[in-house]
Amino acid sequence: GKKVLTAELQAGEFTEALKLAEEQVQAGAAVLDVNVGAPMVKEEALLPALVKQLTARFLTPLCLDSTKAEALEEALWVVPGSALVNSISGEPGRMDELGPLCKLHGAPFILLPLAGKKLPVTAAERIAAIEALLVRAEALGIPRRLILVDALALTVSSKPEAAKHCLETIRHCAAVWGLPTTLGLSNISFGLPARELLNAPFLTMCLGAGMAAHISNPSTALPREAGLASEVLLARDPQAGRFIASLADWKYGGGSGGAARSVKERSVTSMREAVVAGRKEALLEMVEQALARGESPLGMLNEQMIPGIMDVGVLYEKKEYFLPQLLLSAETMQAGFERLKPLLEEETKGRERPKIVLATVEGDIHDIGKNIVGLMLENHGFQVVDLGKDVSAARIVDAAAETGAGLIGLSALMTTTMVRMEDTVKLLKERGMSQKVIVGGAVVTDAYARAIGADGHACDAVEAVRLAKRLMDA
Ligand code: B12
Repeated sequence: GKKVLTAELQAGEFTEALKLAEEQVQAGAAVLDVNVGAPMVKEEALLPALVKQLTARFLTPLCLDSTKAEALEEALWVVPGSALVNSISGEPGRMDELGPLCKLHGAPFILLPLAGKKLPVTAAERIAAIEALLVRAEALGIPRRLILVDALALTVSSKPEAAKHCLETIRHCAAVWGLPTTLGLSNISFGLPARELLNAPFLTMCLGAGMAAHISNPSTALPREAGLASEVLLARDPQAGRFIASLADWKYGGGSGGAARSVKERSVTSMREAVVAGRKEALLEMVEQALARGESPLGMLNEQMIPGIMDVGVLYEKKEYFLPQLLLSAETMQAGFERLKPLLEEETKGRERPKIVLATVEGDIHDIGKNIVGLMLENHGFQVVDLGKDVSAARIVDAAAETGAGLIGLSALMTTTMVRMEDTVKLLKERGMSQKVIVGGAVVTDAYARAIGADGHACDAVEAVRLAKRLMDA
């Protein structure tokens, strides 16, 4: 559409430009670069006119891209807030003309390290050019926080060391001046086939070296995916939220529609939904409101929070949820449970209470279910010695011997760890101990309990209490 765009701009029309902007916003562009440079175009009139149209339609920040100082000045006056200016180079007079303007508008700008009109090739030449421009900017009283350095990507097809010079420049800017950097990504592969195969790893390398932003077409899949993946690896994407939201339905070679919604966007209207969405604050707020209305804490746990965490399990199985979301939901559930715990605990002090040693088996860190079972047992008169999660058979058996508990409760949530339950039963036998063993956890069945020689199995906490009572009375 470049011909159409040029023709339209020459006629002072923006249909094509707005269409392009829409596409880029949809593809996830964080900033829109606006450039109306074309032959026979009055940029100083056209740039502000297009800026007005764009800011009326999109919330995406703008980058004003022009070689004409007057066009940038006119456009800066019509941008609400401040736009990024692309760029201030080492061309004679450019910093003196544009620097104060950016300062006046609080507009950050891309510093293009040209030495005069010359493009520096090596990192050393670039660093010298940047330094000279920084000195000039300082003299003009321009704050450093407005400066974003262009590390200048040239093509490796004519300059084999081009990528290395960029990386060195990026590292230097970050380490010595604490300055953020950017570059025009696709320049690196100009003149070569399969350009995305070069652009994507180059982006990863630059981000690894400390680059803050880059200029590229967000519709090209490979670099976009590499960028999203790199941000996760560099811990710049909390809970891999952007990665999962854009790439949950990714297929090898097939890209992604980017349709999945981020967890944070879900609106929640019940405690169950709050657990599913991992919204701890929302959950705790709803719990307080429900308590104020006099609702039963046990009801909240059994009818809202447990179904919520089970929904999460289903979403995880369907590959709509991934580990970071699972963790967030588990933490949310845990916070709700901790809040209700004191209210669920009944006064049982002073009575002679049967002891039970409770643990999640070795290799398994799932403890939500075990904690609920423990609490319910306490409420029904048991003294619970909770050994926590990931506990070895030896520790469990030792604790039973030391405390004189008559009952052991084992929890396991994975097919790989449920086999550890049998270790405990065997060890008890080996040591000639007579403690009864009850088992539970989503994967455990009655048949499995019988097969390993356990004394009973329960599917939930209420049943667990009934089972424990029966065994202790017997
Ligand atoms: C929350 C969760 C997590 C949380 C756990 C947080 C925590 N503090 O517990 C986190 C995010 C840490 C997690 C991690 C992992 N998880 Co996970 N997780 C779950 C999830 C979604 C819910 C479990 C839960 O809390 N349920 C709610 C409670 C109330 O139910 P419950 O535990 O079954 O307990 C009840 C009963 O079983 C019974 N009960 C429980 N214990 C006992 C004990 C006794 C003695 C008795 C009588 C009764 C009893 O009473 C309880 C109360 O009603 C399940 C999905 C599922 N369908 O279960 C997956 C699931 C268990 N996880 C799974 C996996 C694979 C993992 C990871 C390996 C993922 C990974 N790739 O790293 C890691 C495991 C790390 C490890 N080494 O353990 C798989 C296991 C697959 C399998 N069949 O082996 C599941 C089934 C998800 C799936 N479909 O793939 N997970």
